[in-house]
Amino acid sequence: MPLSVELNNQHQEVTRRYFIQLGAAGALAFKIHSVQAETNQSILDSAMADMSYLTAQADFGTVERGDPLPYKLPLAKRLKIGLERESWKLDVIADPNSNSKIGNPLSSNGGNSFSFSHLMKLADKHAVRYLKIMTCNNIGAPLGMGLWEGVPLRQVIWETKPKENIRRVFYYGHHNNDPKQMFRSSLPIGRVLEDPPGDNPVMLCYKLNGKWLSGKRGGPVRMLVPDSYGFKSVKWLKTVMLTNAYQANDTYAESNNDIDSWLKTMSRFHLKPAKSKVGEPIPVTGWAQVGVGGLSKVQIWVNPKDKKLPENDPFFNTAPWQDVKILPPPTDWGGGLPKGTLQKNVRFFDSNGRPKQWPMRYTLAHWATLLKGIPIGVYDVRCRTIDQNGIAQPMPRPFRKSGRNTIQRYSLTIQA
Ligand SMILES: Nc1nc2c(c(=O)[nH]1)N[C@H]1C(S)=C(S)[C@@H](COP(=O)(O)O)O[C@H]1N2
Ligand SMILES: [Mo]
Repeated sequence: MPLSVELNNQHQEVTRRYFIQLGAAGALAFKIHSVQAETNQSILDSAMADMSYLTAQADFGTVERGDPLPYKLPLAKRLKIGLERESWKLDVIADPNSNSKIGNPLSSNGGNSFSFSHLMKLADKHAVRYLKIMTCNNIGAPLGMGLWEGVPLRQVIWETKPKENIRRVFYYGHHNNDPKQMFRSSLPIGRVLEDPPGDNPVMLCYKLNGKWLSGKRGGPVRMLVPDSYGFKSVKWLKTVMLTNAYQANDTYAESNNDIDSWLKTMSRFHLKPAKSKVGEPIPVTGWAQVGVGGLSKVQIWVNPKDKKLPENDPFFNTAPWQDVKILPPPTDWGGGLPKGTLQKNVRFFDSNGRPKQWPMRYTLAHWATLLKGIPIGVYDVRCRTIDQNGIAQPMPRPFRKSGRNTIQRYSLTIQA
């Protein structure tokens, strides 16, 4: 499930304005003649599209297990097993294998499981919306960029009147009554009950880009963990268990994954022309996933293929990297939102619907540059991020099972 073509296209609305600006400024500053002006126009055209920043639900990349997949069951069956909003029920209970004490378990056995209408009642008061990128820690590019809506998980946990011996929250989705199909994840109780300043709450998510969460995206309700890789965001959520266990029970732990990893900061190319004529400006664009470390710079390095790589420098820290332009937030957010406008009350946005800071952690930032003055030859072009701590990708966390973040490279030929 590589990054979809869609996410590539959505990038182009964001870069379009950059090249428009650059075209005008470039013409003035360098008094470029008509041939180059045409080139700038074609640069602009190639970077233009009517797509935007957010990924529409149907265009997300998907990572899913289940035979049959829950959302592919017939409607009557989905209604019966609670995979439609009308019939969805969540058990919020104490782990029977633990000594956790809660005063008011919500369960189908007790006849008082937590229903979708109950969730909507909580939503009236407590609904939150935030931007979050979905990335699988085993895939090198994001699956999609969303505006998600839900109710903080702690609102439901408080309704169960938790008392003592609770250190973790286990949760899992529908699994066709086959324990082998169960997809599990877990969090420390502390992360569920409190958010570090600047971070978003773990939530029971029911909407994406203003629309009900589709079955494919994990509806009626999925867990959404804002600062983590995708495997923490369990789809087709049916059970939340409060436990005194101090160790994780994540399905992903069984496949050698680092299950406590925050999202990493990293850059990927989008527009990367393989060939260009000498003397013509070359547009190169891409995006950065903004991880826990934030994002201060994106950089690019153009190196002749026959030039020896720096020695004892696996991450090329001694190379002559050049800064590119990190683009401002989009005005048309896309993703199927009416008129591309964000809804009201999005976390970390002001009353005019503009983000209070940019780039924003756990989202995407787009970037663009025009390469100029490269002699005839064959080159490797690389891009990397620098985080808010001044640390260059793939450091400070280069291990692949904590999330893929190798430095990306492509080949560029400059011809006569
Ligand atoms: N129930 C369930 N939830 C799941 C999964 C799954 O297989 N089953 N896959 C997880 C993984 S590994 C990822 S990366 C994300 C992907 O979310 P998406 O398919 O909506 O993009 O969902 C997570 N939630
Ligand atoms: Mo994943």
